[in-house]
Amino acid sequence: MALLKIKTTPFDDQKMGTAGLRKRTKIYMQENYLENFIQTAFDVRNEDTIESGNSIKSIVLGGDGRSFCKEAVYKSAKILLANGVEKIYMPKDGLIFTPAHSYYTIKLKTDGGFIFSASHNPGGLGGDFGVKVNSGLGGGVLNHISDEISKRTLTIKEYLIEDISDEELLMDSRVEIIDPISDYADYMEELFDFNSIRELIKGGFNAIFDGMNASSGEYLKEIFGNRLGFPEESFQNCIPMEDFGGKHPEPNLIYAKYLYDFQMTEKAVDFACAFDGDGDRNMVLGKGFFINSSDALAILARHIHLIPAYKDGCIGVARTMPTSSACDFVAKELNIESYQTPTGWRYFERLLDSNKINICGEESFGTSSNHIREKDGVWAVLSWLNIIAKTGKSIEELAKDMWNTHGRVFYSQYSYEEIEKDGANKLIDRAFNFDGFVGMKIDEYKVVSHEIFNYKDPVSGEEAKNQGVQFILNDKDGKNVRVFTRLSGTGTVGATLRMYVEKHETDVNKFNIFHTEYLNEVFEIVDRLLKISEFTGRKKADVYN
Ligand code: VG1
Ligand code: CO
Repeated sequence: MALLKIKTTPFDDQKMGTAGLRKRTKIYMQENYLENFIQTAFDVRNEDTIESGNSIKSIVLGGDGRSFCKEAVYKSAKILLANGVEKIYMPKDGLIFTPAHSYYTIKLKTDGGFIFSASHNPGGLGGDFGVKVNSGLGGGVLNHISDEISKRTLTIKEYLIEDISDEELLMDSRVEIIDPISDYADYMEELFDFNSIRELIKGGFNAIFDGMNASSGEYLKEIFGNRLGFPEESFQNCIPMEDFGGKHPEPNLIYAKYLYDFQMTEKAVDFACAFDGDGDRNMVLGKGFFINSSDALAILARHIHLIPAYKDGCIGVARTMPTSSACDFVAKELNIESYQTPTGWRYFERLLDSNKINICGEESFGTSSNHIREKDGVWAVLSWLNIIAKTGKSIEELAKDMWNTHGRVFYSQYSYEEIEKDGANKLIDRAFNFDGFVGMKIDEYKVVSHEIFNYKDPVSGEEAKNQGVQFILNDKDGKNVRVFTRLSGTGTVGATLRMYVEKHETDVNKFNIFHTEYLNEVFEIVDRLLKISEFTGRKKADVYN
């Protein structure tokens, strides 16, 4: 078998973001672009593993099925084998969703792997491609590793690859073909009470599972259809496509608006849900009812003891700083700790490993638990169904129970996508560094605090500085409005400004107001506070959730 050493030159744009390296698909398809990145990431991770007395021996590979995914899986497998990896676990078609990747890493005790996905970014040849680099713990690598990878991509000179055909690769004794759908479905059956959900269905409960034409479709049909018994008409957009059928597979009020709109009609089902490109995010909707993922996280933490695998309940919860404080109220109620981390799932990993928490989530429709080290859309939906089956309550009733107990945290995340980098940088620079915010008055709102979010991992001690900036404003009734802002680390063109605002309301008569209507005045105040229109040239955000 020929082992080739290929000379290459570095690319200067391989800096990793929130979840791996994301670029336009066509950029990734350039000669040596993927190869450089895989070789560098392997080198850095291998050296780190050697330092701890080992070396990388086994790897899980797969991705969300978007254009270039299968090619990237096969090519990377050949590079990794050439570098001495002894075992590669991969599906034949290269298709695996992110939660299953994490599951295999943990279950098979592998040394981690690569996930070929740009997650919620559109796919196809005109869309985006991405590579997430995961460690043997089952989630994204820590900052010092991704920083080192980014740095070393600037000096790479050659990579190794085995000169074998795809057919030879599949026959190679070092390659083991896996069947993620059935293995993952088995795992879900271990965690949840499937029988109680079957009973729910028998009682006439109906649902829609929307795969957004991405990687989760076949898992949805197997788990919710074949194993649980939801009828065929419950599944839509469940055939994985390379370009997601033109969809932007980001389940939220904009890109899955058609599902929201449907749930507001007479035909609405009891429960509707949609998933992102790599199946780790989920949006759930009740009949005529939307719930944001901050509230979803809080409700799951509140009722998780009803699920067999979590019968001792929530031991601790974590949310990212941009996520609303709804789960903090639940943590107080349960007498447990609520942690706040920077954006990116990897910050939850050490908290999960050390049993400080077992439930965590982000505002971007991602929730999960200690069963793996990634967010998990299918897990979240099974949790909802299990809780609905046990309590006999709808999503809306569960949400209202919580609001009636703790008040409602009105929350919105909105984004200005693909804006000019220059304006975005100026805005962020001012938001971080201008020292005249505190005391500033905008109409009847007054800024009472302005703080940069620096994080120190309570377990590893690793620090992450400048993860965003937070403002607290006092309104005319003396109520606090929390504003958080940062730049996205997953976009591929220009800059994307993320805004997060919340306000705690205890007046039950206001609970039914639609959140963006309730916060409308706040949006305007925040625009003036941060001079958003001025710096970005935009009057309105592209995405409101
Ligand atoms: C976004 C979300 C963040 C999420 C990340 C990866 O990051 O805001 O919550 O962890 O995407 O999700 P950013 O830096 O663009 O705000 V996934 O499902 O795209 O891997
Ligand atoms: Co995702």
